[in-house]
Amino acid sequence: IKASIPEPQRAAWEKYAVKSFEGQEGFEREVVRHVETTLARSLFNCDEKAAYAATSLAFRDRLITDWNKTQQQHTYRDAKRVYYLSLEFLMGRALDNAMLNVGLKDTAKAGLADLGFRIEDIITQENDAALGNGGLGRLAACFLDSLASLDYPAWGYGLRYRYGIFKQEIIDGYQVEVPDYWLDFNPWEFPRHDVTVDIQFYGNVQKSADANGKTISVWDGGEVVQAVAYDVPIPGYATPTTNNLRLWSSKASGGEFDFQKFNNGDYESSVADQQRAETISAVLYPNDNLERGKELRLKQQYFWVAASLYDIVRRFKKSKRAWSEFPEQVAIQLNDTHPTLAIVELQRILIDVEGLDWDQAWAIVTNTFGYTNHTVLPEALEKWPVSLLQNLLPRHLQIIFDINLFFLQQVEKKFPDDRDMLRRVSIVEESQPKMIRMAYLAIVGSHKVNGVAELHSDLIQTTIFKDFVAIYGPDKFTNVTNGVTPRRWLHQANPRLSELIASKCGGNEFLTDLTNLSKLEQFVGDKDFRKEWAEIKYANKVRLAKHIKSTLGVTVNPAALFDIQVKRIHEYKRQQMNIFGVIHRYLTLKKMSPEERKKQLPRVSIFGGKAAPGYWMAKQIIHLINSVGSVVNNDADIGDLLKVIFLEDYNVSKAEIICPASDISEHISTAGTEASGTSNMKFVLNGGLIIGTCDGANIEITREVGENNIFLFGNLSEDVEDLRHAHTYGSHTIDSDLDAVFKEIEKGTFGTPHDFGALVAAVRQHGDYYLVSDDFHSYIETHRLVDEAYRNQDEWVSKCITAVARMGFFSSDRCINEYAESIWNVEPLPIKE
Ligand code: TH1
Repeated sequence: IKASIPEPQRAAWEKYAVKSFEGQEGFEREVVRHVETTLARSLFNCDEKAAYAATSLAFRDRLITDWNKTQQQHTYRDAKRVYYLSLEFLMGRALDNAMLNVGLKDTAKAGLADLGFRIEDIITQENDAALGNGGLGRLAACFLDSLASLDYPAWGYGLRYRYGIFKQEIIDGYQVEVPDYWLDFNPWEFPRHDVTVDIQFYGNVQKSADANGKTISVWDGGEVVQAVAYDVPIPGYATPTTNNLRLWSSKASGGEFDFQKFNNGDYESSVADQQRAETISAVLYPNDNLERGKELRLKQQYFWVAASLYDIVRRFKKSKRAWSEFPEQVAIQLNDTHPTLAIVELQRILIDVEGLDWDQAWAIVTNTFGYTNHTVLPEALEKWPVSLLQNLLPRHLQIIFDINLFFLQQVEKKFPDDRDMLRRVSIVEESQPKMIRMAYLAIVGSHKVNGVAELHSDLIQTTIFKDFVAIYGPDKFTNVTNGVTPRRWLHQANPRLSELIASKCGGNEFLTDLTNLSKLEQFVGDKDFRKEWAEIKYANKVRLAKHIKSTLGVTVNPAALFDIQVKRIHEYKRQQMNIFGVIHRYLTLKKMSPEERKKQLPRVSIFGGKAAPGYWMAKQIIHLINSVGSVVNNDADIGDLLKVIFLEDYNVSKAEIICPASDISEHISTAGTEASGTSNMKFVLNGGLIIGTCDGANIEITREVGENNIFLFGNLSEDVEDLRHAHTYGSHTIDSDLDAVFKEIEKGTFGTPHDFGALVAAVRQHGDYYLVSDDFHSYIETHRLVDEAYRNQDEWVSKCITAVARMGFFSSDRCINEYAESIWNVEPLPIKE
């Protein structure tokens, strides 16, 4: 690397190379320097925002040195890289993470104290980077953390949304969306104004002949938008490896505005062009598990995918290798079907631009891509109208038709005379209007397809992708169960528990090899240890109680059982069942005599989560939760026995306070609907138990922690179809306890009954698609068991410790190692000093 600097200047460059600060003194010096120079603020006018800015800049400088070194070595050593393509990266805050990863949080804490600040107040100044909806986006963020921490050469590619997921306010019990303008000060990104790609849309395809008389397709005309790269350093934990997350921002091509138009006096339209271009990366689509088929969304997808592939191909070409070596240098993982156009784009580059023949190109493409499916919900499976693609990406549509043609020919050879098979698996759905099925395209264009938990991977192979297993054989399909990073979700979110664990497990090694947690199990019988454990849980509940008091003004008792459900609001996740259960609990308490009531266990039912702005039923659920809360929380008969809380604006940084504070958390989706879930893992890792259905990763959590340390209930996924059928075609009787809940709602106890009519009707009249009534009895019964178990605190704490000790499997490090070995074929490349 050094050889790139000419000999006479080398010594000077080496002599003046930036050295990272060391120790408290060095840190303070950097903070003060940034306040005075970078921020141009007087030292006597430094508020918490400025202190946050200066602290971040000091740590940022540290990251940059390692980042440069990492990127140089990865390039120089020419290793295979992983590219993780995701439309969502739910990163949360970066400063705390950076301080912990470089091992200098204590130094910073002391330094900030010396300068007159509390580190917690500084950390909380940062806006969350909230470029995602929920689990899918947070998984991508955990993966980046693990890739860097395990020294894999890897880049993430995404969009730099000007507005991330909206901020949620609750007004009169209803959700109100407020734009999340998070970029006013973001020290963690580096604009690369020299790294740009022109992206083409619309236009026409012409056939013409090349110099050798071979027919080629030329795509021209249409409009061009420029992609500008913004880079975000991704530090690994306790390693110099610092990977890159490249986010693309859209901009009018050829500068601010079109000077030709401008000079012709068409000022308005030249500005309009600029705004149209900037619209592409303006806002994250706020739907989780739902695809609405909007043209702008398709434009986002192509814009991001085309810029990323141009970048990847440009980097590969610098190595001067033969095209056939592309899959040995490049692994691209598709996070759901959102980046599926990358398959088509790479094929287009190889045949139209680089002049490879179809088969050679297609072998390269299929050996490069892997596809992860995250959902079986029909409303979330992407399909794009052929007409939309024809207009926006005419050449890509031709290539999709050809991919489909060759694929169907292959199918026909294997299954001669099976016309229905061809119809079923065709990438082009012969509907009115015709649609392109993106999941099928992703399967055909990849060498591996994986689900995100065992049940989910089995389900995709036996239901939605069954025919493809018959066509390709079972080896193309695999499972990689999700995981979460223990750095953020244990060490950062729950520092006291992390410290206690370290003291029993022989230091911090569990943070890089989570299976070390198993050493905890030998201390389950240790009374002092259990006491310390319980004290930490209590302190975490006090921290959440304070947050509730300061944000909602409601006092909750930290000694009560904290029962938490935080995740996107969705009918399949069944927050409605939870709130119906809470109403049942309220009615039961109301019926009791005061003496009997005194014997009951106090409980705080905590909800949090955003509803997609267009998802009316989800918004009704939020309204019901808040309405029940305002009745129950003000009922003198009830007092501390039951409180119902809806936490506003659930996001990553709030999850860091919430997860450590649960006694029990709810993961109660209709069996077969939640692909994995990842908050289930975070809650157990933080010493809370869970109540859950046999769905997604809950099943593997049960396998690991043991049936005695989890509360499972409800119907199994294999029974769901029959039950739904019976609701529609048989007689459908509602559970009697649930019926009593509905009657109470209809009496007006929680406000105008009409407001909640749709929630009741979904169960009573519209076939109860999510099986709320079928599961209600066992749900209530299982909550009774939870109360009973909680009364025996000694045993409860033992269960929690045992469960944590057995959670080693759910680290995203394990998960990334599985991807590396079974899908990407890449190895770690530790950075040399
Ligand atoms: C989620 C799944 O619902 C969840 O079960 C899983 O743990 C998580 O992905 C990570 O694997 C999904 N989020 C989305 C978001 C969109 C489309 C599909 C899914 S699936 C926009």
